[in-house]
Amino acid sequence: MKLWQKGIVYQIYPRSFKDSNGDGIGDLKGIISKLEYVKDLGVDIIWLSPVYLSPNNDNGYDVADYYKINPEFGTMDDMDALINKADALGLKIIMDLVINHTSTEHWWFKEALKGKDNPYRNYYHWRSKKNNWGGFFGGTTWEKVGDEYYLHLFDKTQADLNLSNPKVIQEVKDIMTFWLNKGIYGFRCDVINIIYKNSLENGKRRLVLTGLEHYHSTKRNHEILQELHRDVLDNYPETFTVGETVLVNTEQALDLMSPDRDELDLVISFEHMEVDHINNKWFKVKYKPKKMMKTLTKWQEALPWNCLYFENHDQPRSVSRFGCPEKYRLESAKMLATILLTLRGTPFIYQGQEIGMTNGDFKSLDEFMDTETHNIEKLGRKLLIPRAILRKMLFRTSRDNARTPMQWNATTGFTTGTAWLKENQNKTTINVERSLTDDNSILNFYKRLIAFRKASPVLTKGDFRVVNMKKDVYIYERSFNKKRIRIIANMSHKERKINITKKPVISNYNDFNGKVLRPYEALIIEV
Ligand code: ISL
Ligand code: CA
Repeated sequence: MKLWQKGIVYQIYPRSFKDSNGDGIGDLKGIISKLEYVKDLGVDIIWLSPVYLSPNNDNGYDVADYYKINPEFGTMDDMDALINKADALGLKIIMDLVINHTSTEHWWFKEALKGKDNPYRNYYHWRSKKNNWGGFFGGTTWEKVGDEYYLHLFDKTQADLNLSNPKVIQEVKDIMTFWLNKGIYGFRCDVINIIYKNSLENGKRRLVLTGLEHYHSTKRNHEILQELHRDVLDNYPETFTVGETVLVNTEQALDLMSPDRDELDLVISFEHMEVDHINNKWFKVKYKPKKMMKTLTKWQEALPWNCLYFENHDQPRSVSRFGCPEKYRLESAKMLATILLTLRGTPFIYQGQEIGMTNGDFKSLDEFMDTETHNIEKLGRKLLIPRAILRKMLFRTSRDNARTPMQWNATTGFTTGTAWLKENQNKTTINVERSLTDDNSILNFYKRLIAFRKASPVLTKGDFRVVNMKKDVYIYERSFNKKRIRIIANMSHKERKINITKKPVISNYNDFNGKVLRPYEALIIEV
């Protein structure tokens, strides 16, 4: 087994993790000061969201220089210190590799603006006319400068790179080499299955993302990944690449991670994050655990290895989404943790998830900082969506729900100044300091689960088999070398009858009741 298969990944969103100098923005020194905490969780690999120089229109996913550190976060010396300390603690670091686009502040783009003959012009996609493509953040994908438009699938300050230009591919190789030589373990590759555009023709009209068929999972996209592997990654003894692959289905995922193709080690799929998506009944959303179970099962059965996650910096908090933060926060967060850490694959934990952080308590749309949230707001107004409905939808879905500052203690744990994004008021009760001393906390439950998983060949290596998915109760088994572990998770607040005689090795209730599964009760049983 590879390290990235045995290990647990913890995602740090630097802006919101820990501020060391009181300016309200998380930074590298802050991360360094909390590395022992991360290590103590039982984590092996840190995924660091972008720390590169950036104007922060998309919090670092708009890179202005791949070789420089965002001064708000610190210096290259701080970055070296972080890599060194992580190494001393036995923690690996993977960095975000954002190569679909750069910030329009990147000097390549500034050069490109100088004229059509500039050698950097062809680093981007230019056309004299717009096409009908729709962007990921809503609206058009073309912005005019002079008499030409450039392509941007995301915000207009994120210009898409032209990966049919071999010079751009060479730049990517150089960037990867630079960071691997610094001692990082690999990359989380941003939107990596849409980087190559076959053509810039009009697309078939779709509700969202018109034009997708011209750039999603193209053949050349696969070849580029193989080339990066052959020319860069293969020069290092052990690396790990996990691709964020939007709108990926199981066949495409299998292609991307097939061992004989050497493209990516692991893919981040989205289908289970869509189970509570808006339906056509006017933004009515109902989360049905059944859909979640079915989707998780489908991916468990289809892929040899999954990227297991319920949260990241783009998704609202899982306990607010799939649990019950008001009445059963502890139980439901622990139930989700149980599933996350017992399925087959590599578990990814997003900062704050381990203490059961909830969605932000935003009161007004002005409190949001996220560019996607604001773009959707504008689009919603244009489409004349009633204001109350739009507000409700954005409060529930905004990416800022996951980006509120990490709740280290009841007061100034994240910053001594004013945080860049509104801190959640419930930090007075939901915080790391309190969780550490409370044996019954979500944090201590995560630690127990992680330790248990790591010591269990059945959970790390074993096969997956679904047993039952009736009435919001997910029952599955993992097995290895004739040993079996059964997981029983009640994914709803309703009590369910059951008949179990064997006591669980881990459960989220302190007493054992073999006759009823209580709200969100989860059991791990060695059978
Ligand atoms: O966040 C989303 C839904 O709310 C997605 O549409 C998201 O934009 C998509 O998953 C791509 O995400 C990645 O690339 C974006 C960046 O804004 C995200 O933070 C990043 O994870 C552009 O770089
Ligand atoms: Ca700071």
